[in-house]
Amino acid sequence: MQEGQITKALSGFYYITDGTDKEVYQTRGRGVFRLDGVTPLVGDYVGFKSGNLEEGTLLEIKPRKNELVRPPIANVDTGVIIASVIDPVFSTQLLDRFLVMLEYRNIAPIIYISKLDIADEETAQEIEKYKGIYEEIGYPFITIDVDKVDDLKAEIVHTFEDYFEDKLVVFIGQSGAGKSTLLNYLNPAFDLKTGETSKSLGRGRHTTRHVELLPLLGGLFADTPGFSALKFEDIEVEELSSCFPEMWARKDDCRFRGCLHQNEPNCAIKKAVDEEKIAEFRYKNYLQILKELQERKPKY
Ligand SMILES: Nc1nc2c(ncn2[C@@H]2O[C@H](COP(=O)(O)OP(=O)(O)OP(=O)(O)O)[C@@H](O)[C@H]2O)c(=O)[nH]1
Ligand SMILES: [Mg+2]
Ligand SMILES: [Zn+2]
Repeated sequence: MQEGQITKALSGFYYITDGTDKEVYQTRGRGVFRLDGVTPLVGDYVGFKSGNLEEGTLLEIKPRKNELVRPPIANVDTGVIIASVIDPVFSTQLLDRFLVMLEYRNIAPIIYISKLDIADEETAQEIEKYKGIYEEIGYPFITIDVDKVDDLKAEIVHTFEDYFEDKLVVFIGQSGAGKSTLLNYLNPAFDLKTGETSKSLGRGRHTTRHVELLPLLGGLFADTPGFSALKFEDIEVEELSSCFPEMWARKDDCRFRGCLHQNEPNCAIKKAVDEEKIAEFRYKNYLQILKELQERKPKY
């Protein structure tokens, strides 16, 4: 049996990229998948057999590390969060929500700040302050001022290549944050339209489009328009603090097991906030999301 990864799904065919020779094999799913209710997804690591490049059979799907629904992709390794300083304005609330979404799905986050070139000095300093805080938590926090580097493309490629090698990468961020702009720097061959909001293109365009992974800096890139919808339906209240690494690291010091770090006495997280070991804004953002989860209507 050969092994590879599904990099495209279209009209009942699964296109599998072989890890060793990088050939693309056109395959069809084995009938048994339909009986099992298993739908192969782009990103799946699979076993297959093929006599030639056009007629292969997909035989088995390896266990998934994670799975996104819209668009349907499996095994996402890395999520680049693109956040602009202004237009739209930078917000830690929004950034932390994106971080929770990625952490919950076991996707490694990278934060990239755009539009520093049009930020005033005060705003730029504020971003520097956040950079220190997020880096201490363990998140890469990339700030490239496009006005201050000579060879912008080289600088951006150099910064990202170590993160992308052999990884399946998605981009997320608000409309207008600069996702397409960053991608164009990373690979101008994609030739994406910038400055045009996805909304103006109409939703239907995205839903009918097929899912395909594209090679990018030694890894694979998935264009994921639907991923920005910020819903936390599947996260349990007790799971939320696992999405805040600096809280998770201290949870064993709380008096109660399963402490939500909300109103409980002898809470190590509240103490760490008081001692400024955990940033207060992060804790507040945590409480805000927690409240939303607690107030959400039960599912029947
Ligand atoms: N000055 C400046 N402008 C930028 C930067 N990054 C993006 N822009 C501009 O911001 C606008 C929006 O950028 P896009 O890359 O289209 O944003 P997007 O995230 O792809 O937006 P959607 O496709 O709507 O989700 C465009 O006019 C870009 O030229 C930057 O670093 N500096
Ligand atoms: Mg775009
Ligand atoms: Zn606690």
